[in-house]
Amino acid sequence: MTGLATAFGSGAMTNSIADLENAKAILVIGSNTTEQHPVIGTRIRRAARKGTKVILADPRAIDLANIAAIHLRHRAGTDLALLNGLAHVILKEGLEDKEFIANRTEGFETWRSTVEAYTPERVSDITGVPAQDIITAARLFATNSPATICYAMGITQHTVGHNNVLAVANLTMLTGNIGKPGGGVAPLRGQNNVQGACDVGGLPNFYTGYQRVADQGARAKFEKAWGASLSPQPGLTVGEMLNAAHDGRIKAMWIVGENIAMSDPDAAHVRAALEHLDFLVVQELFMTETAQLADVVLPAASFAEKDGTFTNTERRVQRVRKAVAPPGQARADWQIVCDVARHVVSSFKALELKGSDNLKPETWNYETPSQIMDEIASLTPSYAGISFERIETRGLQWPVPNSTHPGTPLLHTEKFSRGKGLFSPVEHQEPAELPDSTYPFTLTTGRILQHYHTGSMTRRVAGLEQLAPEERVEVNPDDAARLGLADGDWVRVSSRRGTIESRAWVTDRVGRGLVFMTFHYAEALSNVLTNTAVDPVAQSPELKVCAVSVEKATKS
Ligand SMILES: Nc1nc2c(c(=O)[nH]1)N[C@H]1C(S)=C(S)[C@@H](COP(=O)(O)OP(=O)(O)OC[C@H]3O[C@@H](n4cnc5c(=O)[nH]c(N)nc54)[C@H](O)[C@@H]3O)O[C@H]1N2
Ligand SMILES: Nc1nc2c(c(=O)[nH]1)N[C@H]1C(S)=C(S)[C@@H](COP(=O)(O)OP(=O)(O)OC[C@H]3O[C@@H](n4cnc5c(=O)[nH]c(N)nc54)[C@H](O)[C@@H]3O)O[C@H]1N2
Ligand SMILES: [Mo]
Repeated sequence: MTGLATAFGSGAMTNSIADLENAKAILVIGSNTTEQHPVIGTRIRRAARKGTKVILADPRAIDLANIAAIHLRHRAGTDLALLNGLAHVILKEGLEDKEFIANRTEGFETWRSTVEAYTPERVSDITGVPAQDIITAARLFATNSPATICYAMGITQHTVGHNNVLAVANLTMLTGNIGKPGGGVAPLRGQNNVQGACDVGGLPNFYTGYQRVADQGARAKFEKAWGASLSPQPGLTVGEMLNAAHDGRIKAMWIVGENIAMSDPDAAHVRAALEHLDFLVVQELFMTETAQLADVVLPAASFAEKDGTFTNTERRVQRVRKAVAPPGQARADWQIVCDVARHVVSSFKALELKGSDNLKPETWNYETPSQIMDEIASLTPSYAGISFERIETRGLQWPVPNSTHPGTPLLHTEKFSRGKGLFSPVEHQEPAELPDSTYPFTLTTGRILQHYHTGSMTRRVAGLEQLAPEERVEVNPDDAARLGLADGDWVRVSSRRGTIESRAWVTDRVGRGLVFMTFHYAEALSNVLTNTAVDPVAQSPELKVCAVSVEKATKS
C-alpha cells in the first residue's frame, strides 16, 4: 500500500477520523466500513445523517448501500475504469479545481489525455454500471466540497492495486481535496498496529519512517547507530519468501503473529512451501494451523499482557498498557526477539563469523519498551518528538518532528512530501484470472463483522461462534435458481487450485456471476481457491478476484 507515496509522499490517512464528519461527500471504494472499521463506519453514518453524500463503489450491496446517495455496483476488478470515468465526467463538465491543479500539481495534461478515452459509455461497458450513474456520482463528488475518499482492501488486493491507489490520488488532486479539513484520502489500515509496524520498518524495503534501505545516507545512519554493516538489497515480501521456501532458496523461517497457512492465497502452495523448510519457528498466542507446522513454537503475550504502543490508522501513536499477566511462559514479542538476537550475536562471535567483531550483544539490552521508542525517535524524523512521557495521556499524530511539536492531524497543507503532486496516467487492465466456461463465476473474498481473519482469536469466543458459526458462500438468487440451490444448501466451490464445500447464503448482496466468501473458517477456506497473482509494484496478491465454479453439493 505504498501507492500514494509516488503521488504525494505518504501512504497514510491524510486527515483524522473525526474530520470525516466535515466532508460534504465521501466516496467509499472497496471498504466495508461499517463491518470492518465500525468506529469509522459510525462517523460515516453520522455524517450521512447530517447531509453528507455517501457515494459507494462496491460490487456487493453492503450495509453502507442503505445510506448511500448512490451505489455504483461495478464488476469486481474494474475500479480503474470507474475512477478514470469519474475523472472524465468531472473534466468534461468543468468541475475540476483549476487553481489547485495549477499551483500544487504536475503531469496534468499528459494524464488528462489518457482520461479522455474513459467516456461514461465505455466505462459502463467495462464496469456494468449505467452511464448515467457514473455521471451522477461524478457530479456528487465534485460539487460537494470538501470530499474524502475512503478505501481499503477492495481496491488494493488486485494485480492493479497500486494503480488503483494512484487513480484515487488523481481524483483527489483533480478536485483539490488535499490539505483541507473534510478532504483528503483515507486508506483505512487493517490491523490495530499495521500502521505502526510499517512505520518502524516492518516492510522489506524500508527502515523506520519510510527511509529507504537502498538509500545510502539512510543506511549509513543505521549502520552507525547499530554498529553493523547493512545490506543495500531490499528483503522479500511474504509471497516471495514462500516461493523461495518452495524452491529451497530459504531454509528457515520465523513467523511472528501471522497465520499464513490460512491467510495467504493458494493454501496448498503455502503448506508445501512451509513443509519444505528445514526449520520453522512460529511465535504465537495459540496453536494455529501455521504453528502446527512449526519445529518450535514460542509463546507470546497478547496486547493486554504487555506494554508498548500501537499506531492507528490516523497516524496516532498511542500507549497500550499491561492489564493482566501473560499466561505460562508467554512473554512480550520484543523480549523474545531480543533474547534470540543476543544468542545469535554471541554464537556468531564464538564461531568468529566474518563481520561479527563489530556486533555487540548489549545492543539488544533494552529494559523497557520506552527505551525502544527513544531509539526509534533518535533515528526517525517523523517520530523524533515522540516519547512515552509525551503520550502518557493522549497519543500524538506523526509527523512529530521535535519534542515540543503538537503532532500533525492534517497532512500536505502547503505542499506534498515530493513537492508537487503528480498526476499518474493509469489504464484499465483486467484481473489475472477471468471467468470462463469451466470456472464461470468470479469469487471475491473478505470479512464479516463477527470474525477476525483466520479466526485463531475470534473463533475461540463462544458468543461470536454462536453468531457466525460457519462459512456461508454468498450466491445471487438468479444464479441459485439456475443451480437449483436453496438458501442454506451445501455448495461445492472449485478453482484451478482447489475445492471447498460449505453452505450457501442466497442473497442479492452479490450480483449475478459473483460469489463472496470470507477466510475465517479453516474447514471451508477461501484461500484454498484464491490466486497468487500479485501487483507488480505493491506485491499484494489478487485476493479480490479469481474464477471459480459453483455446484450444488450433496452433503447435508
Ligand atoms: N470484523 C473484522 N474487522 C476487520 C478485520 C476482520 O477480519 N474482521 N480485518 C481488518 C483488516 S487487517 C483489514 S485489511 C480491514 C479490511 O477491511 P475491508 O477492506 O473493508 O474488508 P474486505 O471485506 O476485505 O473488503 C472490503 C470490500 O471490498 C469489496 N470488494 C470486493 N472486490 C472489489 C472490487 O473489485 N472493487 C471494489 N471497489 N470493492 C471490492 C467487498 O465487497 C467488500 O465490501 O478490516 C479490518 N477490520
Ligand atoms: N482470501 C483472503 N485472504 C486474505 C485477505 C482477504 O481479504 N482475503 N486479507 C489479507 C489481509 S488484509 C490480512 S491483514 C491478512 C491477515 O492474516 P494473518 O495476520 O495471518 O491473520 P490473523 O488471523 O490475524 O493472524 C494473526 C495471528 O497473530 C496472533 N497474535 C495476535 N496478537 C499477537 C501478539 O501480540 N504477538 C504474537 N506473536 N502473535 C499475536 C493471533 O493469535 C493470530 O493467529 O490476511 C490476508 N488474507
Ligand atoms: Mo489487513
